Order: sequence, then C-alpha cells, then structure tokens
Amino acid sequence: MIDITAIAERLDEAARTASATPQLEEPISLEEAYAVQAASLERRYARGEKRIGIKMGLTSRAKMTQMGVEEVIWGRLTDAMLVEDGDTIDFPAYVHPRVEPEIAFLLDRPLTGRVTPMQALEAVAAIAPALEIIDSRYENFKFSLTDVIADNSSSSNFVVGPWSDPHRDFSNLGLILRLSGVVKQIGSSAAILGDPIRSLVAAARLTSEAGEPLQAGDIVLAGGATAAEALSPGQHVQVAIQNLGSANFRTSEHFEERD
Ligand code: OOG
Ligand code: MG
Repeated sequence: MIDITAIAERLDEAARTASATPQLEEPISLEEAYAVQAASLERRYARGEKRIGIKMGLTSRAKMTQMGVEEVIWGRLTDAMLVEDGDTIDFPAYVHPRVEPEIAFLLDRPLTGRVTPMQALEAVAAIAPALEIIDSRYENFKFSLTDVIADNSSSSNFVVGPWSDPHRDFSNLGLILRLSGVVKQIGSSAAILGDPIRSLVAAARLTSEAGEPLQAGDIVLAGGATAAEALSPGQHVQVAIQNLGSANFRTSEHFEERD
C-alpha cells in the first residue's frame, strides 16, 4: 500500500527545509501522484498559504527534452510562492533552483472542463511575462513523471511582470531570458504547445478532472517556453517578451554550503 500522507509529508518537509530527498522508491500511479500533491498542498494551506492558481509544466519540447518526461503536468500555486517583480529571493531557501521564461494568464471567469481555445481566451482578463523558479526536491533534479507530479511539479516561486490586454495576438511572441545581462535563452511563446492558449485549454481540462476547476481570479502559468537555467547567488534575472515587457528578480549574494 502506498502511504500518500507519508510521501506528502516527506516532500513538503524537503521543500520547507530546502533539503534534497531521494526519488520515490515504489512506482505509484498518476492518480496517486496527484493525490500526494494535493495532500502536500493541504499541509501548506494548514500553515496559512492560500491557493491562487496553477502552473502547467512540460508544455514545450525544450522542457520535455531537458527533463526526459513527455507528458504535460500541472501543479498548484499559493500566495506564498508569488515573488514581487523586482524582489530578491533568498538563495539558501532552495535545493538547486532553476529559472524559466513563462507567460501568465489572469482569469476573470471560471473555466471548467473541455473548452475551445476561443472559450479559454474569453476567460482571460490579462496576460503577463513571468519567470518561474522551479526547484525539484529530488536529488540531482532527477525524477520520473509521477515523482515530479507528487512534488507539486517542482513549483517553488514565480514572478509576474506587468499585465497586458490579452486581445492582441500572443501566439508567437519573441522572448529572451537574461542572467545578469547575459542572454541565456531565446525563444517564442509558440514553443508552448504551438500557442500558449492551448496550455490554458489543457489546464481547464486537467484541473476539472481533478475536481478543482479554474476559478475567476486564478493565475495560470503556461509552462516554460525554453529549457530552464540553473541559478547562482548574486544574479539579476530577466525575461523580456515582445509586446509584453519584462519580469525581473535577483538572487541574494548569500551562499551556504549544504550537505
Ligand atoms: C518540472 C516542472 C516543469 C515547466 O514549465 O515545464 C515546468 C521541472 O522541470 O522540474 O515547470
Ligand atoms: Mg514552469
């Protein structure tokens, strides 16, 4: 028997204390992996965090290739994960953080079940450039599909830039990820399932199937448009997206050796 509660506690503690944990020993089903994720989020809610949306993952070929996992996944976002645009994150609070350029959707209506791209777009109040800081709790950032789902799809923090009107075509916008001024990744929003709106369509279906449909006010991260870049102390990180502007953060100078 799989002990959902015990695995959830182990992954939540690994996240809370920024300490790596081995991959799950026993194979678990997709359903069990999402049940672990839900149980680990219950622990966060019990500490006072509030659900504010979801993130989609592995929605681009670059991410699937980098991580060796070929399925679209999702995870829950809480208010404690949101970092203000321009803020500095505390480097020792992570196991081995990476950053990836994303697009964020803000919904002003619920979005449930199977919807068309047009219906998905009608629920979008605004879109923004975003940076996701992912931090797998597994040793060496290595995991299977079910491992990563159980670990809330590596969710750690995210930064959202200025919100824009979503009624201007965003299907193929150029984007650049810079670390301390150096261009590390160049891509396009089209790398996200051919058009980021498809990620929102998938988000509506997957969250409804899980009994937790998207709500008005939710933020949805569409998924990394390029491979992720490892972070180091003392960096300035920026994504700039054509027509949408930029989102930024810094990593603290402070570095602590970890076992
Ligand atoms: C899994 C999370 C993937 C994305 O945008 O593709 C993800 C990982 O790469 O650790 O957030
Ligand atoms: Mg991501």
